[in-house]
This record gives sequence, C-alpha cells and structure tokens, in this order.
Amino acid sequence: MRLSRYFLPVLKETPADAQIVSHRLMLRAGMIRQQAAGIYSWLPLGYRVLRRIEEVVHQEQARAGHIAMLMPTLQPADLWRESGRYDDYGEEMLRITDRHKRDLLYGPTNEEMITDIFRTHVGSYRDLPLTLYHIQWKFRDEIRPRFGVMRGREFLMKDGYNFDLDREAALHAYNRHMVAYLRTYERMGLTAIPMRADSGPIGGDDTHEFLVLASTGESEVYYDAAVTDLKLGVRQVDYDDRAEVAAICSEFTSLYARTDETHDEAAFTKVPEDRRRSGRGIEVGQIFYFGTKYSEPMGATVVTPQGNRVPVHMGSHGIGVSRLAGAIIEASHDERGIIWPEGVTPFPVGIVNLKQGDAATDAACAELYSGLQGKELEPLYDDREERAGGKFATMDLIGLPWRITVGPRGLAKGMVELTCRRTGESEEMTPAAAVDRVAAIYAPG
Ligand code: P5A
Repeated sequence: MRLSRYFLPVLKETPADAQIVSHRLMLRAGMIRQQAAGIYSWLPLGYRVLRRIEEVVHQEQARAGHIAMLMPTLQPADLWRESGRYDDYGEEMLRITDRHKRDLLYGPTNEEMITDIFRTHVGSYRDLPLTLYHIQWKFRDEIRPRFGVMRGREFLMKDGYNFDLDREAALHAYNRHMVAYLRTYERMGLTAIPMRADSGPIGGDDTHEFLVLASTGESEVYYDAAVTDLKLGVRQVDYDDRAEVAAICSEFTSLYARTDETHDEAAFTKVPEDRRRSGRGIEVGQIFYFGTKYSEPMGATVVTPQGNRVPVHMGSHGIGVSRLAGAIIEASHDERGIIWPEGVTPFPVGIVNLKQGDAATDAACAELYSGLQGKELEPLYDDREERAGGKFATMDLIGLPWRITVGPRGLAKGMVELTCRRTGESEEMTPAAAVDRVAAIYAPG
C-alpha cells in the first residue's frame, strides 16, 4: 500500500477526552472514529488490525476443532422469553420493535439463538460433541461506555457454544477452549491469565476470565506472581486428548489468580508473601460451563446410546475481539506510539523513502516493494513528499514492527536500513537481504 493513496487520518494533537493511552493512540493513529457514545467506525488501519485479530482467533478455533458460522445481530425476543432472560437482562439490552410490532433485540450474546439452531437440527448423541462459534457484533447498552473500544456499546465478540452429552464431555470442551484461548492471546503478544471469576447473567458455576495485566484495566485482580511466567509456547496439543488438555489447564489454574468477585483473602495469604500481587487487569475473554441452563427450558435434547432423551450440556466462550485491539496497545506502546506484535500488525513492514523524487531512491523503494509482495508481505510505503522526521514520526505512531529506510547516502553503498520498532536497533544491509530478513521474521512456525 502506498501511503500517498491510503486513508490514514493521523491526528497531530492528543485528543483531550481520551483518558487512557490505547484510546489516545487509536484516535491519533487514525484507527477509529467515534460515531456515538461507545460506537465506533473502524478506519482502514484499525480495520486491518481487527481483521488480523479475527484471523488468529479463527485459526486457533479451527485447530481446536470448533466450527465457524454466522448468526445475525438482530434476534427475536421470543427466543429470550423461552430461556427467561428477556426480562432478566435489564436495561443493557437494546430492544427494538419492527413495523409489524414484533419485538426484536440487538444481541448482547447468542446462547438462545444457538440453542434454537441446535434443537432444530440435532437429535442424537451421535452428532456430539459439537462446538459452533461466530465472530459478530454485539450490543450492550453499557451505562458508562468508556476507554474507546475497551468498553463499547457496540463491540465485536467471538462467541462459541459447545454441546455435549454429559458434564465430563462438556468440561473437556471448557478445557479445550481454555487452551485454545491461551494460544490465541500468546500469538497476539499478550500474557492473559485465566482467573476464577463470577458468571453474571450468562450463568453457571464454572467460569474463568482471561486478564491482561494493565494499570488501566477495569477489573481488580489478585494473583501469585509465578502465574505470569507460565507460557504455552509452541508445544503441540492434541485437543482430543482429555487428559493432556486437562493437565495444561491445571498447570495454568493451580496458582492463585482471581478477580475481586471471587477473591478469597484466606486462600491468598497461603501464597508466599514475596509473590503476592494485586493490581488491575483487562478482561479479554471469558469461558463458562452452565450445564442444562438453556437446553432444558428450550428443549435442546438428544437421544442417548441407551435410548433416553436428555438435555445437552452446554457452555459458552467469548473473546473480546474489538477490545483486544485496545488491550494489545495498552500492553505494547512507548512514548512515540504503538508497537504492534508481528501477530496482529496492520502491515508487516514500512518503507520510508528519504528522498521522494530521486530516481535511484524511488527505484530502490519500488524494488523493495515488489520483492516483499513476492513473499506475500504487503508493505506500507511512505511515498509522500514529506520531511524524513515527519515520516519517521508517522511510522512510530502507527507502530509497524519493522521499517526499511531508503536514502541516497545508503544506496551509494548499496545499502538500506532495517529498524526494529520495539528496540530501536538498526542494521544496514542490501535491499535483497532486507526482504529476506523480513520474510524470515514472518515465516510461519
Ligand atoms: C461467552 C460468549 C459472554 O457473553 N456468551 C457468549 C458469553 N461472555 S462475556 O464475558 O460477557 O463477554 C465476552 C467478552 O466480550 C468482551 N466484552 C466487551 N468488549 C467491549 N465492550 C464491551 N462492552 C464488552 N463486554 C464484553 C470481553 O472481552 C468479554 O470477556
């Protein structure tokens, strides 16, 4: 993408009403535009990040054997009357009436709708286990939307729903989601700690929230410092192996880690004092097991091998896709701007032309551009007539992890400069070597 032809409306001034750094940087970097309280347009740069986050989520769901689909944003109220949640959900639910005076709502979550789909099409234990998910916009009429996309009213969520024959099978689905989520967050450069939490309006007794530690987080958290050292890394997981998946979950949930909703002071004091921590965290996901809470009232049953008809055991599992864009920035920025982890960056690399209009410099940039494209990498090429300082400031603000700087002085020696946004370290190399280096950084595996 040539910056001269792109739409990147960066702001010079720091927006006064944005209270936290991720909100400020998303506005300044031209990623989002607020349209109403808690409702945002995703401008091209922000949209690319959102799509990258979705890609990682889809890939890790596929790895765990979960199946993608898409449900609508609008839902008939009658489904929610069946589960009993239409009245319970309260003012957070946006209720709508259509021209025929039928009650609709803008979905805050999809337990009822997916249960309806299941009961219509599935009737036998042979079709289980089944986990379906989608990535779709939700609406919750939060009383105080704030911090940009962190607590929006309209927000993008990945929500998945498992259907299993019994509690044990459903707990395996719960564990599978925990492991898949850990891997998802790690690929985004985040350490997200599973913490025992409260289930709220979704229901059930078993639930974990995933928290990214950050002083600007909305949740109060208490944890054993050793939990922050746990990493899933690149280990291969057999998601069908119940014991293996359960062992990973217990590795990640045995140390003390809770939100204030379930915090237990007596249990916390058993953590060695030098490892006891309290702080704040951003909730980037939550998983639930709620048994037959929806399947029973809504009649989602299957015939067992013994020929009985029983309600299925269910759970639901959510990732805050749009919130993650903000959470990643909270976790990865400096005074000059965003620092995208390679896993979600909007462009893998930027090219800065220090002397636009100089034939040799322009040609070298064009060659780099097509060389990178040849490796399936789309660079953002700053080909504007601007001072070098302004170009560097824009690149630093929008946070591409790598930058190739091309100028006549380096080219006289046949060299360009590759700079790492995170460390600030630069290295001179030939254009061909720069292409190979960037390609190696993004090579899968
Ligand atoms: C699980 C999936 C659920 O709704 N039903 C379907 C369950 N869980 S949840 O915890 O309420 O939401 C899942 C994740 O969505 C993000 N989230 C939000 N993001 C931005 N703005 C909001 N107002 C908002 N509310 C929830 C969180 O990351 C949450 O973990």
